[in-house]
Amino acid sequence: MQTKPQAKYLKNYQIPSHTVSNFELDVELHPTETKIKAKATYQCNREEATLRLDGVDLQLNTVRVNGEDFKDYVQEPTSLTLSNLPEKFTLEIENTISPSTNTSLEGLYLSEGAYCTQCEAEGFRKITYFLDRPDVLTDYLVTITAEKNITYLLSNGNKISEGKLPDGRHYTKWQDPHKKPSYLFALVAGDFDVLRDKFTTRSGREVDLEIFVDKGNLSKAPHAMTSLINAMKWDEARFNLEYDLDIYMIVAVDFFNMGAMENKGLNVFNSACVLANQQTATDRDYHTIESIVGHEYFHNWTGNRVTCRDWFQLSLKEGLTVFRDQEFSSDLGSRALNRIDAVMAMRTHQFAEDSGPMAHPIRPEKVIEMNNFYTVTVYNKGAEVIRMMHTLLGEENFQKGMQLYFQRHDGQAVTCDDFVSAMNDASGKCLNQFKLWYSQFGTPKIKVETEYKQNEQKFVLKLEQIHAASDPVAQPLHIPFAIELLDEEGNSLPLSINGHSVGSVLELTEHTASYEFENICKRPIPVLLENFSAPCIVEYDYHLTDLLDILKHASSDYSRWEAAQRAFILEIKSAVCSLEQQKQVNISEELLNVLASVLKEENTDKALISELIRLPNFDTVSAEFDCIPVTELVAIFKQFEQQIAAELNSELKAAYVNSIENGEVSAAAVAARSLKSITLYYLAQTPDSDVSSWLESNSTQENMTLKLAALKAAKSADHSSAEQLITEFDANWRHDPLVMDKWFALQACTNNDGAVELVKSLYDHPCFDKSNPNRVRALVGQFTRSNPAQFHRLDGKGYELLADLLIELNDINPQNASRMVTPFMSWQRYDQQRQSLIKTQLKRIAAIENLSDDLFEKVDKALNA
Ligand code: B3K
Ligand code: ZN
Repeated sequence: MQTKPQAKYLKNYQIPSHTVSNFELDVELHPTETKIKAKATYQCNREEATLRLDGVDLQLNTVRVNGEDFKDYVQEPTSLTLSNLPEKFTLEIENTISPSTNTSLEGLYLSEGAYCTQCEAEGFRKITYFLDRPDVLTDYLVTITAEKNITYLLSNGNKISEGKLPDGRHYTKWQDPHKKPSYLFALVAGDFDVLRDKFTTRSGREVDLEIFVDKGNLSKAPHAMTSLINAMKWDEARFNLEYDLDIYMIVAVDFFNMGAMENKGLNVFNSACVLANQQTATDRDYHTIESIVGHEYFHNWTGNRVTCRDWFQLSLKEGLTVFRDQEFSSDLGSRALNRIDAVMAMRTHQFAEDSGPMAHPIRPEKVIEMNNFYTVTVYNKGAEVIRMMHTLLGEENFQKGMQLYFQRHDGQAVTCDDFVSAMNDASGKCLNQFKLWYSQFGTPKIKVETEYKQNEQKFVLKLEQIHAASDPVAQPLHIPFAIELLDEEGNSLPLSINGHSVGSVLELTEHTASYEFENICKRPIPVLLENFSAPCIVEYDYHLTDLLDILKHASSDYSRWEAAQRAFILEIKSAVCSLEQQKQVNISEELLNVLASVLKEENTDKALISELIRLPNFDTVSAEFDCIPVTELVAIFKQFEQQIAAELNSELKAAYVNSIENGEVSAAAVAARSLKSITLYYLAQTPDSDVSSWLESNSTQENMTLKLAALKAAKSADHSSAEQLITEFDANWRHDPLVMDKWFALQACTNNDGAVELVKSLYDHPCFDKSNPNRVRALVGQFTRSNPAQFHRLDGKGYELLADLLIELNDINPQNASRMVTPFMSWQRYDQQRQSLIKTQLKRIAAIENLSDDLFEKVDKALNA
């Protein structure tokens, strides 16, 4: 019998038993026998003569205390406990590890011949025995030794010496002047090409910037470098924060579990989040790279200089840093489009998580495997919580709060409460009730009722906040609820209550509240939860005509998009009813007419037009149903796309033709490509000779955004050219695995009954590799997320495909397995037949031997939901 993994609880936090100083780490690199020597001074903090160090998969060689061999220890699978120790002592430990067999991509591992590390959250314990927790900060002196063909030997901080050894090997020595927790340690060793630049900080510090990429990829690194320089400038200008070392290094590796890692002075990145040129990367990739490079850079202050006391506080650094990277992208690009992106991420992924068995507050209270909590809740909802504080305080007070936070806590490991206190104290705004956002899970619903009193010229708005039924102790939250009242032309009406003018942000703090706006001479159109001012679901019985008025006239781009999405959702919901009654399914003429005029708007950002005419995605629509009508939704999406293509044919064609782009990366060119892509996608649904030639000409474009748009359009419409285009793409790009990921993702969206077999057969494609998370996500991740018709097949073959893979990944890479299990987590949202099919697969997974903690935690929660 396997023992059930134990959970850790926030409420049991205790300060570390020891303080660690003068940490010296010597690493002698070898693929299967890397030798690690760790030496440090330990000083006891509590009345204890024992020291329990974390360590996993380590071969222990020697233990010495104060220079003498030491035997008074107990070694267990995940720890080493030393007893009868003096109050202060030097501990030396030698152990051996095998990077080449480490496929978990945590600790020290080999990625295509390059050594690299990933220590967050608890990977350092796979390198050596240590107090592997974020509140043990120490100074690092690291020596790396390797064969001389491994050119670069890198670690955090400054290189203080390097040289050759008599046996032909070479070494480097690195000292990090900033104390740090073990999760920020990094080591990279390999043979790379390097892109170099410099940045002079506001106070005159000259910083060397270096981006290390696989040999031959140098021409794909400039965009990441530009993004880094922009991030450094922006953090000085907007947050008054300057870089604090003389060198900043980024290394791109091919095998990586997530996007990137903010190790002090030495970021390790998934190569997909660094490498780009116009031939290989889409405009979306460019945007992602900019935001991730920014995100990791911003962590230098929000995460590294001030870090987390314990992992339950993860949102302290992640929510805040996502907020900062969103602001960076918004200040550099379009604020409205970035907001749309962020809200889409919330509605597509976070709402689903919040309503399923993995629901947790942004500061979780109970965790089995910490890696399972790098979630959209901690990150994206966490960022929304920071954004709400920003809304309540305003930019000036928010920045005062940030300054106070750094004044109080620079160099410390702190809690989310410390952050909120700094905001509270700097602004004078009481955030006591607001803090509940950190401990309460679930997506609040806000039920809205309105009444227009013609005689009194008043408009009454009633709000009620409703919390998850599964949370019996839920309390009312402090919710900034932004509104606008529009007249029929879209003019914003002044708001006043009891003779006083009021701002647009209502602060809802009770279960219910009622507001009477005066001097409203005609029934206004309410814009509710403007700009998604809180991560909530609004329940309001909107009429299509109101939504269309907002879409036509509102001055806020975000409100227009929101209205378009709501209008589509109304139409889709009514189509589901029509289908059930076996009636014809149609988008109403009124909506189509407004979309037609949107397509003709000359002074509107083309990127915004693209979003206004885009149907909401499958997950956003699914969130509207207690039981997701998969088959009906798939049919309705297809029907709507075809109807838009047919009825807006001339407008779509005109928009396509007028979207002139010049192959540049400028905002205007990106917007034009975006509109070209979506119009071509619709047009391909009812092709004619014009469209066929456009598909053809785009598919031969050098520009990857346009090329891929053509392939997607052709494939989704089953156009006669699709198969040939796909075969050519494969033949042309086999040398570039990141480009092949786009091809795998396209194949995964095959919408016919051969899809499951096709995905399986692609496991044997020469570019596919199950131990590479990018490949797995591109093929199988895309299949489960973006091919609902085939993943949710009623013969259960789609589910079986995923379970088979998870069982294999459990041994190869538990973190990746656990990420990929997500589509099964919402099994209760489907019909009985699908529920039972998914449950069968979950039980199969639960029964395997050596089930990792990562998968156990999720599968167990899913089955016991
Ligand atoms: N802090 C890392 C994520 C680490 C994930 C560990 N499983 C990247 C980031 O959020 O910036
Ligand atoms: Zn982060």
